[in-house]
Amino acid sequence: MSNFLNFIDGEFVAGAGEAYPNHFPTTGEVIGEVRAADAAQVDAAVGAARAALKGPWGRLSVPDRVVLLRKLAAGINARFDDFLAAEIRDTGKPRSLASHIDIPRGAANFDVFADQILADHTETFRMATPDGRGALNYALRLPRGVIGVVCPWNLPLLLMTWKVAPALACGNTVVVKPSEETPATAALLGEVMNDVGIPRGVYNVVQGQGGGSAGEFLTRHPGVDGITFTGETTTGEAIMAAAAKGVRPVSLELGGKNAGIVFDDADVTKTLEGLGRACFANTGQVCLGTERLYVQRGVFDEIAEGLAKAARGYRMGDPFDAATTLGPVISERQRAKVMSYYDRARSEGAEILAGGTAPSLQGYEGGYWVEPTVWTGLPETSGVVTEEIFGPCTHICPFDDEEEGLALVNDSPYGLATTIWTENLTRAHRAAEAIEVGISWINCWFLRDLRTPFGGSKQSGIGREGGVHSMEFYSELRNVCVKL
Ligand code: NAD
Ligand code: 6OD
Repeated sequence: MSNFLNFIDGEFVAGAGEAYPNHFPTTGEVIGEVRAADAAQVDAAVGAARAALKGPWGRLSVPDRVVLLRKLAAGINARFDDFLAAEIRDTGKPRSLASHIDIPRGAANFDVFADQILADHTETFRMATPDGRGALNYALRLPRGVIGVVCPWNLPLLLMTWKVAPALACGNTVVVKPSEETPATAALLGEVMNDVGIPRGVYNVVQGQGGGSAGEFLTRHPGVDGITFTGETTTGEAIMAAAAKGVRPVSLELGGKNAGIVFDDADVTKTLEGLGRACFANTGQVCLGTERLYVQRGVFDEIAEGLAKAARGYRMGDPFDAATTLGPVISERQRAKVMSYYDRARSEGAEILAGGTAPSLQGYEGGYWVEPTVWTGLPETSGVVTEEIFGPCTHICPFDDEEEGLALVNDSPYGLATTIWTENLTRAHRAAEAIEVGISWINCWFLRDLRTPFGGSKQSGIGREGGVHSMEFYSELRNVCVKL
């Protein structure tokens, strides 16, 4: 049994708040206890982060900071197996996935933002003045201060370092609140921070729940200068309200109900390979996943049958076994949520092309398993088609022409991501421009260049992160005007 501790001012401390069990989603067994931070400990973490800004960290030059960021990337890679095991035990996700996505990206985030800050430059403007001598304006990029980082459970290390790396690159200090479901890798990163010589107080972790617990204590804390959040849209609303006090900036990466669109001229093999991942990877617990799919009638049957076959092809089981390709969902609560949609789809008369049940797996009977599922035949007004499920499932609907298909895709209060499948590049560009989302993938899915703007439109978020866009959130520009 492990105890998942807080990391405050460079030290691991037991939480004085509530304690709750941490489960291994593959079996449901309790593998540890999370000791949540109470309000006083969150206050101590924010205080440590504030003090560190004024300490050695605040005096480091950019090149010295970059050296430390690179050491963090190397430090994660040096303990790759520890991070991998911790992430797998928290989430049940297969090694085949976590070793290719979660842990390498956790390290890469530090390298990418080391490159970014090293290449950073700001604007200068030479201006005329009546005396003829002129003036020079230049901008200084300064850290925002103490950043509160509130994280979800689906890609714990990846999404946490996606925020922590640019925050540190810009010279801030952070207090991280990992999801209550996935406390492990944020705490483990504390060990790496100490090992590579990050000054105490720069990186802090407070464990706990959201409302009425560490999440809310952190986001309401007046000593937090900016909040970056990834999670559900309703939680984003609560955090935005908390941040309004003190007029603190927020960056919100929120939920979605992403639609894919497949045109008659798509390369079916390539499309099915991409869509299989878009619908089912990480057991559908990817904010960018496709839960609505619109397919032009000419290829509808082929795509529907192919996707159903892909759904049936996943192998669930021991996540440490290289042959396992699908894990459970994160918790009993999440399984109940997903199953409520599976039941609803059935009762509303969906045609179930694959899956639809919560299987009991021999040897893993207590695990939170749900079958990859493909439906068709539901009306567009069904909650199964309009609400985010965050499970391995998708609803397929046929369309006749481009205008109709694009209208169906856009009929959503969300706007995170889309995936467009066609061999007609002109149409692909037209669709990418017409679809109201922050991220459009053409003939691919989740292909990431970390310098690109990342974020959602409509109720899927506020702001963009990635490359220079992260710099914009995690720093403030001060204009300096010099009279010559
Ligand atoms: P969640 O909103 O339930 O929780 C996220 C975090 O917020 C957790 O750490 C939680 O403890 C904390 N929290 C909850 N209530 C809070 C409050 N009142 N004040 C402060 N903190 C609070 O989300 P989740 O269930 O962990 O993750 C799944 C959701 O995240 C899905 O909606 C998914 O689409 C979204 N997500 C979005 C992106 C993106 O990039 N847009 C990425 C990953 C996940
Ligand atoms: O790749 C990323 O940087 C990112 N933020 C991915 C988000 C995935 C959501 O589940």
